[in-house]
Amino acid sequence: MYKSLIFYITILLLSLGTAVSAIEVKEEDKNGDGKTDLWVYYEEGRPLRIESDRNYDGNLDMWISYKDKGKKLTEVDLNFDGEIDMRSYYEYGQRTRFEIDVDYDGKIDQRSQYRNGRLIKLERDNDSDGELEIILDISDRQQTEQIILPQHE
Ligand SMILES: [Ca+2]
Ligand SMILES: [Ca+2]
Ligand SMILES: [Ca+2]
Ligand SMILES: [Ca+2]
Repeated sequence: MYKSLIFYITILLLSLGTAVSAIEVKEEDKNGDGKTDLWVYYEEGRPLRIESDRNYDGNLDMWISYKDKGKKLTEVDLNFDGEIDMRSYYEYGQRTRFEIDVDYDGKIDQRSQYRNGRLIKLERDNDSDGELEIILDISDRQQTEQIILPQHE
């Protein structure tokens, strides 16, 4: 009840914004219980944001936002306690960063960073002291692959 009120206010606010940019929302009821569990927001026909209730408990647990330059952020509440435990960042369709809280204590336990789809930095809290230790870091290394690669005949 409360949640749907918030939802309608959101719609109202979005409708008020239509003069500036047309935002449309598409709702889906994936499990057929009569309650929406997937919302897709479009701006001028392009997806802007996706919100999802993956376990159908009435609370959102996945958010995907799309930004310029192919940037995308995925946030997931893996254990459905209302706190986000996993974040993936994308740029031009490639993942640039990934963070996960494996034990759901609110602190990230592993973070990986990518460049051109390759892992360049990996941090993990190996001793569970709440601080991430650097496992791998080649982020300052120049990419030499292009130079080494043989020329096409
Ligand atoms: Ca549903
Ligand atoms: Ca949920
Ligand atoms: Ca969580
Ligand atoms: Ca943790």
